[in-house]
Amino acid sequence: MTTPLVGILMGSESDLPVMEKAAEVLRDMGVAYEMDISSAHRLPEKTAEYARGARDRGIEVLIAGAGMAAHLAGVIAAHTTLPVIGVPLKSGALDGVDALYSTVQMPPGMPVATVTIDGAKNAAYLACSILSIKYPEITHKLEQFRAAMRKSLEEKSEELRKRQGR
Ligand code: RP5
Repeated sequence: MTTPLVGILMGSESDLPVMEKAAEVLRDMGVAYEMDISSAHRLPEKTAEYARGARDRGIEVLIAGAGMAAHLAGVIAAHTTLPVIGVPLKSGALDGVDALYSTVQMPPGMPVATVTIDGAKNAAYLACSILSIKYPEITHKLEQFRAAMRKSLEEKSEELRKRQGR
């Protein structure tokens, strides 16, 4: 896949270390993505234009990460009917609780699927689940990932039980 299916936006360059984790998951899953900085407050026009044009450019799911008074995901949702996943980011005096509330409390009819604070990885897995409805290769990758996770946990469980002589 080369045309980006997922658009990852973040409010500031300071969000990149966390949001890069979403990109990493998408790379592992073989899902093409694009990533940019666009703030609901500092770059409102750019944010609106990006969201309005996303569907026509082939984007199918949007991920938006922002901290503090986090309005990025909600503003994106206001300008597109594509699914929007919000990642509240830990930052400032309230440690991300402010961003969680800002992102999750959308009015009826304007949903943002909100993951946990700094939950960039889960945002990417959820994007993959949404895309898997249409792309069997992404379903296959998700199944492989879940199987590997199960195997690793079973091995750790066995090791722990062995150490106890069980
Ligand atoms: C938000 O404010 C950004 O998403 C970031 O999480 C936070 C702080 O931004 P910077 O001051 O580091 O640019 O808009």
